[in-house]
Amino acid sequence: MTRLQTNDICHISKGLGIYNQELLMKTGRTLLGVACHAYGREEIKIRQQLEAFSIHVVPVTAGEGIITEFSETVSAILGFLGFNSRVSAASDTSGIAQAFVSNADAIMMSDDNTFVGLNLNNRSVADNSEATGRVFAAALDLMAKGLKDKAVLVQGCGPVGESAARTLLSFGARVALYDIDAQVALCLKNKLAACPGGHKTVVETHLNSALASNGYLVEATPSADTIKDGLISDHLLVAAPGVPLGVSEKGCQVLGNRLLHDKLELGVAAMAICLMGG
Ligand code: 2YC
Repeated sequence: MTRLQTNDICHISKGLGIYNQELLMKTGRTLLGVACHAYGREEIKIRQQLEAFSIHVVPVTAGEGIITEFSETVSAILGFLGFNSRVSAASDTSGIAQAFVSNADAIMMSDDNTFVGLNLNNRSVADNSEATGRVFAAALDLMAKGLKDKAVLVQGCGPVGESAARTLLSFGARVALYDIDAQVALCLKNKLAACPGGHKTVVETHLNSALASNGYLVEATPSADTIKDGLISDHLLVAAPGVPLGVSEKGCQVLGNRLLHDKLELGVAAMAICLMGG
């Protein structure tokens, strides 16, 4: 899992309005709408509930410590969506205790390995990797105007890729898996066999031919330049939760509105909708 840096995220808060419009153009839905689509929730009902839902973002000093702007950015994304969010005044244990004492509905916090949302009423847990894979697959479904029976390649079979693959299957897509370690892809194929439609999942061993035979791609690797410019066809749609982005500058220009990528927004929005349960 790639550790974000301040310069990855310091522009997000003031760019939320523009990003929301970009999402609307690419998917037909807003940041809230895409997150609702990922969890099959009615946006109107969510809008009525979220103002009363208080979320405390608690900075965590463990391990490599605080990422400047991380908690503030998470809270800004939640506030933009309409949640009653704040960064707790204290970090770590004190911040968690403050959330309980002030009767917050949820906490969001991250150490070096795990970024979670915790619902303090029903004890549900929203994991960032699971939510991110799910919401980017849902965004691709919207971009493609439905992925049923369409061939989708998942590049990177870690926790984000696995969640994306499960979500793609739930949309009726035909899923192909690729990982730089073929054993990892094979292991995920075996896990997915238990899902509806999972038995048709295939493992691709050559990325070039895989990209040629799948018109849709979820790029979920922690590496840059994983999609060579020459492999970008004129109809390929790419949802890229992987950080850093696997597409080059030139590739981004070629793809234009056919590429969806962000470093926190969709994952945080999805975690919040997941926490609201129901
Ligand atoms: O500021 C803080 O509270 C830090 N403890 C936050 C550390 C976040 C580490 N994780 C990441 O940079 C990202 C996650 C947002 C998702 C994957 N990597």
